[in-house]
Amino acid sequence: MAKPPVSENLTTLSVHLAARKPSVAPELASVIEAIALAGKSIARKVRRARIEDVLGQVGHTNVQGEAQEKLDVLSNDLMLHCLSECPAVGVCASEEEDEAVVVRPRSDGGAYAVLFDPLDGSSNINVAVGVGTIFSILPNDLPDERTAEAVLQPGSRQVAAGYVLYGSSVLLVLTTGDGVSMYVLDPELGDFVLVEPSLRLPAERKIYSLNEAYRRDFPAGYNRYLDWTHENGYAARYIGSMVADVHRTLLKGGVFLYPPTAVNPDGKLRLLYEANPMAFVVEQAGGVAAVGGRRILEISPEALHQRTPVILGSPVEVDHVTRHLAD
Ligand code: P6P
Repeated sequence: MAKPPVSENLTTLSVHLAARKPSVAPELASVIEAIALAGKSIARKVRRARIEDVLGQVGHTNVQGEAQEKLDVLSNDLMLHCLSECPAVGVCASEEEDEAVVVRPRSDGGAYAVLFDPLDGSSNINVAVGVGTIFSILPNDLPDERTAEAVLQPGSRQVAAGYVLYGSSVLLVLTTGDGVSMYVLDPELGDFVLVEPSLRLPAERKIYSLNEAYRRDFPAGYNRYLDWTHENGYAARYIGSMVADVHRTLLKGGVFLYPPTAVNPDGKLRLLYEANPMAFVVEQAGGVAAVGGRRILEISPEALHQRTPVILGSPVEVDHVTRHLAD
């Protein structure tokens, strides 16, 4: 039967996930929808932060030793609540939690491990810069019910990943291993609707994105690269919020970098719930995510909150960086 012509976009996230069975198992779809629900709730909190006086810091630090924003805690609680309610979630790990949180054993459902940064870039909230929730979904399939350890798997084992960007609009960008799709939250529908079924990252674009304030700390190769960009007509774009910087790179092309610095000799960004999900999305959109000459997704994690340098973006642009690092 021909579909009746309707003016509005009604391909919601749920409809789109259901249409992709069996490549997207119903249990995996339920986990993604739990994240989307948390994202809608976080979006509401972010929008009303100044009205409801939930801006500002809680007054203590998280496991990273970083000052916790009130919205970090609120977002973390919302993610843990929505994920714990989902029967397919076995274990969660968050930037805001010291240890993994076992929700239910594999024998009682719990097929997936979900790792997340509940509100990345939150220090930018009070100046209305785009912030986001980053998520990574792994199979909870280690033998002997070693559920807590299911979070310590290389990024190549991810079955889904993505982010919710709370910007001028609220976007959900998702990969389940078969390309990248993008959804926008339609506030009148109260649902994410599909706007791009197959995002492709431009092969090249003269944009580099990193914090040049640390330039003196960078290993020499990064400075050789920066000198080269300054002689070759590149534009610098750096928002200081990973989700916003990676989203721009995904849509416009270029390269995003967080090199080793004196303060963070292993880089500042966390492997499991920042670098890995973003690397999965970028690779699935035709980009490259590598550091030290190997894929970020192949790094074997040793600790939940371990950090890694990050280089990701257009293949041609990542190649320019890698060439200067190798010289
Ligand atoms: P810097 C935000 O605090 C964050 O974790 C990422 O979102 C962002 O990419 C990075 O730190 C910015 O760090 O050192 O440039 O301020």
